[in-house]
Amino acid sequence: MTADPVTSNAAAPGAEYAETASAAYRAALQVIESVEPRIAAATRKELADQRDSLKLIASENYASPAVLLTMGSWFSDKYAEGTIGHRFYAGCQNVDTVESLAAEHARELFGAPYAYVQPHSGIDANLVAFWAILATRVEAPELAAAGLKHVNDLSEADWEKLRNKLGNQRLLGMSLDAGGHLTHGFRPNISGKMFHQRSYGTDPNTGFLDYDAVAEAAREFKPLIIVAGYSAYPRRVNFATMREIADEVGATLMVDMAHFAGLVAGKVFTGDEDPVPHAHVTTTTTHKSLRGPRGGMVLAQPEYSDAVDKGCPMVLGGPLSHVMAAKAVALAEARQPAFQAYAQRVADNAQALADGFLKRDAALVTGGTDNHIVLLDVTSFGLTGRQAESALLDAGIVTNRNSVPADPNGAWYTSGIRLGTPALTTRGFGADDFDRVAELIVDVLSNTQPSAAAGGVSKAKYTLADGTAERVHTASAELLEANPLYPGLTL
Ligand code: DSN
Repeated sequence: MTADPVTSNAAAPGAEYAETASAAYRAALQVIESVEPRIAAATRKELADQRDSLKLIASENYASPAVLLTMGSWFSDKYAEGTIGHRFYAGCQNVDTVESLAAEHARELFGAPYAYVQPHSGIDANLVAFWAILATRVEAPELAAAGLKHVNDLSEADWEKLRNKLGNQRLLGMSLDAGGHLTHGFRPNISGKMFHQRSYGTDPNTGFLDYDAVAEAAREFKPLIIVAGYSAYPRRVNFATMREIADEVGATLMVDMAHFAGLVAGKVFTGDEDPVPHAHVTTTTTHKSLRGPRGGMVLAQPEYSDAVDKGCPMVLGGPLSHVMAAKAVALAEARQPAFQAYAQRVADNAQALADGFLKRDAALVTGGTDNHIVLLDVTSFGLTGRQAESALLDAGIVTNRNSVPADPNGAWYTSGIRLGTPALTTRGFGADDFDRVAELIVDVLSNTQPSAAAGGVSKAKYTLADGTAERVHTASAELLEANPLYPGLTL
């Protein structure tokens, strides 16, 4: 299938300045080559590998050359701890310009009263949000009751009391096997060590979020914070309902929209499905469906904005000013009408991918999708997620294994494969292409057999029928060539 020139590559910025970007990259690689040629070679190889693979990792994308080029600048050399106009270092006037512009684009794009663009990643953004909520809801009232303005004014004993109180709060988030994220209070992550955590899951029959069960858990557990948001749930969330639940129990609603920020920015999720007006604090990464540089961001309602603004020094060190500059460029791109066309196409393509599986009798968690994620239950092929992930990689299809609700194979082997459409949509893939992708995946999985193991079958080893990998590689290459990554960009 060939790409539709109007709605596909037109939505992936870069083609219009490909010649200039090619010259810039050639010059940059020549300079790098003169210092450490192996890094120049690895950089060239990374582009070649990305161009040649069918990337279906739901959290990845391809940033535009403008975004990528912005990161390679002297802003990398500047310390700028503090906030716009209030830095701990002199000479930050240009960083102030960059951070102000990135925050302004973010506020305008998402309709948020306040935006903080310093977080280096999604986990940093979530930590800033958690501590801004703790500072506002726990620390500030204690200081006010003591008639004090600053934690440094507390006695050693009162400080110890406050530290204990800060470390004794409750958080309710989505369970990992229902699609939640490790940073939402799970023990291997610092959030699990900070909070008493309880999870809400999904309806065992439908796989959909059960709002009555969430409300019941909130009433019983009485959390300080309810986190909504996911990294592997293939459905939309009603954030107005989540806010009602939070209000009923006096909790702060924090939404982590890292996965679907592009669908919010592109106005696919509006009204009750747009988290920004409903959440007290919204966090995101900037590099997934939003298609910006690798980084994080926090949006906040006014009651939390002062505390979020203290993300540095509360949680963060010196901001990555070169990345903040790239965030400004990416957010400017996302404010263009072409981004809305892109976001709609991401959702339409996920639907086409899901339909492609369903018509070939493959089982999907929740029976489909209405966002950018498709969660394939590979037990219908007699495989674990780990076997399916490896067999697909053998055939040149890059995915990741993922738990399904109440996963019989646990969090390591898993029973699912998570697929996402943002990256291939940026390349120009359309609905017919995604139907073909479903066909290729089903071809690989139908031709994969678990290996025998003592007392049954292995959860890791498998055999792929002869000729399958070659057949699928050839078919993928046709799709990839018809939808080139960075068309016109030559090194
Ligand atoms: N690594 C991201 C993902 O794949 O969803 C989230 O941390």
